[in-house]
Parts: sequence; structure tokens; C-alpha cells
Amino acid sequence: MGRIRFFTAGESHGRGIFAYLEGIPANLELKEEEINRELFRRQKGYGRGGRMLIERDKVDFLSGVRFGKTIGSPILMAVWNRDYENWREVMKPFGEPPKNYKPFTKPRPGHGDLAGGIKFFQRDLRNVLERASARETVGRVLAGSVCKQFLKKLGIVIGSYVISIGELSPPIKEGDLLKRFELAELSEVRFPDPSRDEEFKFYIDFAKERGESLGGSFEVFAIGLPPGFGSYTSWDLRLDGRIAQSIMSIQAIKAVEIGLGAKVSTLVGSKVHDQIAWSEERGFYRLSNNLGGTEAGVSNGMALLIRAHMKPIPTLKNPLQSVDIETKEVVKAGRERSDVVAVPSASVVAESMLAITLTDVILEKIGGDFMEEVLKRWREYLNYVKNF
Ligand code: EPS
Repeated sequence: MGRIRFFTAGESHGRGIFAYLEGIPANLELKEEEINRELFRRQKGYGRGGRMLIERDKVDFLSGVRFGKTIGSPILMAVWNRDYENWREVMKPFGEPPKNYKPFTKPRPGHGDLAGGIKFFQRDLRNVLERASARETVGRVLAGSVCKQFLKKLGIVIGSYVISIGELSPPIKEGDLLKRFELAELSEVRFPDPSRDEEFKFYIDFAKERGESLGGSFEVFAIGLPPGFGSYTSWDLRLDGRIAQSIMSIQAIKAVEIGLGAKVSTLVGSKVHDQIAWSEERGFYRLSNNLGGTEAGVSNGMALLIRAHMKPIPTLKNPLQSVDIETKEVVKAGRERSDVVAVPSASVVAESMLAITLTDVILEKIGGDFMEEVLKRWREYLNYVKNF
């Protein structure tokens, strides 16, 4: 990371989830209700499990903000877990476990249980699954929604929509990215055509009845980033690489593509590269956006378009084979309350990760310790690009 430092802490059934965000300029006006709206968007989506009926995620600012504005110091935010009340005895930091407590010893294939247990020498795999859980993404949305409010001041808009769940991938109607986003916001599965919702819900219910879980794919985009962000000069400065890392780091994501993604390998050059045009009004622009807004790891002024693919949720009602780590007996994997599908939520989390990455990349280049300074430099840069 360049200018921004961002960390999360917290266990799924512990006190809460916490986000630490440092490097946001002073005097950024923040709307608490905007952050809560983003937290709510993450909780929604058809196919989530019983936990989402318990939680009502709301931000609690612990530092870095006064009278609705950032003050330049680290921002610490909390979302307190309502479910902690039900787990207090099992999750308490000190004292003995309750009398009838049974450690989690039957690792679920696909979850971090076994690999994490070996890594940290934990024989109660609850110590792994509590942090490997995607509940952690609350912290990403906390920090991401602050970054989104920063980017909005610069005229950058971020959105997402689901393109498939399992094998169900209806055609997406033509329309620009913003229109797709707008429609996805009206859909229970965040598909950019709410008239398909019943089809998706039937498909998800069918998987649920069979004790199955599902994955899927989504696209996340950013509009308004000018050319020149990121760099080709060193591997770790490449914008596409930094975006890929931030999206791939979201729980259960197994592939990330930019623009046409994997398809570029099958097409001839003339069908891939985005031809260059110029007009007085727009300056340089492209006749297509196959490369998803980056060339040589540098933004080219077109919309950033990223596609991500998520594996099915690992907790299954009809569990797969596992081995008990204590008895070494072949057993059915442990069962926990779980979601059937969480692709709509993951798309909201990806918006946040993209927002954090772009805020970092922008502040690294533009700099500035307070918003007035950042905005002045931003306007100067836009002017420079237009007149290039
Ligand atoms: C998750 C298991 C479920 C999900 C959870 C991720 O939680 P629980 O075990 O409490 O039922 O609901 O996601 C969230 C809690 C959330 O806020 O997104 C897992 O094992 O990854």
C-alpha cells in the first residue's frame, strides 16, 4: 500500500469487527448513514443464512472523526456483533471453556479449518474458522465506504452487479455500467435485470433443498479515474496487479479478470486492443474498452472493469468426507449454520476493496493532507490530462 494503511480485526462470533484506516485526508465530510447503507447492502442478497437475521450492522466511530469530518488521524471503526451474546461463554478472552464445550475437530473441505489449524497449531479449529469467516468483510466495507465517500468528491463512481450464480447466467441486456448497477440495486440477487429474480431464487432454493451451496461471478467497476494512475515501472506499482490482489483477497474468490480477461488469449490482436481517438471535448479516449481501463499497469481513462469468480460456500448441509483431527477417523465434515450463496454480498465487498485500492493509488500520486489541497491538485491534474 502507498498512502493508505488499512487493517481489520475481529472474530465472527467475538465482540465485533473492527477497521483501522489511516491516511485519509482531513476535512472529508462523512455521512454515517452512507456507511450504514453500505453495511446493509452487504448483508442483503437472497441465499444468506440465519446469521443475517440476527445482525443489524451499524458503524460505531471510535476515532478520527469529529462533527462529521475526518481530522487526519487514524480512523477506527467498530461493528458490534449482536450474536456475541449467544457466544459469550465460548468466545471469552479469559477463563475456562464451558463444561459441555466440544472443540471443532472435523475440518470442512474448502474452508480454512485444516490448513489454518496446522499453520497455527490449533487443535480446536474454531480458533481458525472464527477469523477465516467472511464476517471479516464487514471491516472491508467499513473502510471501503469511507474511501467511497472520498472518491465521490473526486467524481469517481464505483458499482457492481452479479453476472451468474452457479450455472445460471442469463444474458445481460445491453446498457452502460451505471444502468446495470442501478438495476442490480433493485434485484434480490444483484443481477442487472430484476425480472430474472424468481429464476435465481428457484435455482438457489433447489440447491438448498439438496443440501448444496453455490458460487458465482460478478463484475465491479469504477468510472472517472483519469489516465496515469499506477505504474509500469515496477511490478508492485501496477494498477491491475494491485486491484487483482485486493479483489482476490476477498474470501472464496478463486479468479479475477480485468476487461475481457481470460478471453483475450483466444482473440486476434485487432479484436482486443482499444483504438485511440481524440476530441476537443474529451481529449484522448478509446473506441472500445476490452482491456478494462488499464494498459501496462497504468489507468488509461476508460472505466475500470473487473470480473471475479467465487467458489461455493464450503459448509454443506450434506457434508463431504473429512478426517477428525483427534481420532483420525474418516467422518463427515463439521456442520455450522451457513449461507447457501453469498455472491451478491461479495460483489458489495469488492466495491469496497476497489475503493480502498483506488484511494491509495490516487493519494500516492496526487498527495495532500486535507481535502481542499487534494481537490485543488486533482482539478489541476484533470486539466493537465485534458490538454495533453
Ligand atoms: C460464514 C458463516 C456464516 C455466515 C458468515 C460467514 O456465519 P455463522 O457461522 O455465524 O452463521 O453468515 O457471514 C457473516 C456472518 C457475515 O456477516 O457476512 C463463514 O463461515 O465464512
